Amino acid sequence: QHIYKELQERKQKGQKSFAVLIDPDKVDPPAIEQLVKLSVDAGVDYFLVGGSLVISNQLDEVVQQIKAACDIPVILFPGSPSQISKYADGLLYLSLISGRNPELLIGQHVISAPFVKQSGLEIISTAYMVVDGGAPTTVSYISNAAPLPSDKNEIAMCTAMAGEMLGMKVVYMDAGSGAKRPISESMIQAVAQQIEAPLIIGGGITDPEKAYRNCKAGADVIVIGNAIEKNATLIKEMAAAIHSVPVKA
Ligand code: 1GP
Repeated sequence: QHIYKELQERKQKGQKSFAVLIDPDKVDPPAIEQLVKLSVDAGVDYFLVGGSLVISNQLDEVVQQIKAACDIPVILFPGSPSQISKYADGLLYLSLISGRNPELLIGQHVISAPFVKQSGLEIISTAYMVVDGGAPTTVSYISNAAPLPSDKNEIAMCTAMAGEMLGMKVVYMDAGSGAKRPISESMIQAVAQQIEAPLIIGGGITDPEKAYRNCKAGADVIVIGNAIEKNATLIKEMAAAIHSVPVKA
């Protein structure tokens, strides 16, 4: 039960974090072994495990394999309440506050509450905001909720503020996996200036310079999935860029 505390401490120090997103549908044991090795060598801070669609039934196995191989915390990033594994360390407990689909705001939470509580995982209440990534992404389609317009910084800012005031512990702005257009630095900055909560940014980030600029704009955690699926050796460059952001004096 220490992930949130660490996120807060890192934010206070201005230390940026790198989270590698693993979609359990897209990996096999040798691929996980390679990802873990590259991540340990590069100093990756977190693994997020999940996806909008988890078709295979291997979540437990994937999480167990990662946990057996390293000490990097594993945080679930579930696309649905069934994507829970007690072998992980924590769970981003997402409420899709950019959308107006009551099921993803509260409905599914009610149904899965006893199961989630019983898991014993660290539950990290997350203000989840899907931002338009230029073309429909899986998350924007599956969620059946309009994403936040990518050029409406004020809406993003007000949404994040509302989430924080409702008691959500972290804010996650996501352009969706494989987004054509990642979230703009100006939107990240507008949101970061208004909230105290750690700010997680992901979706469509493919180059280390963009990751670096996002951190400078106020992101605390950068999540990368797709680009690493295509080229796992990018982990090293991404980690170096994110960790090169100067910490506060
Ligand atoms: C998706 O934010 C994550 O939910 C990561 O996106 O796969 O495009 O890196 P990518």
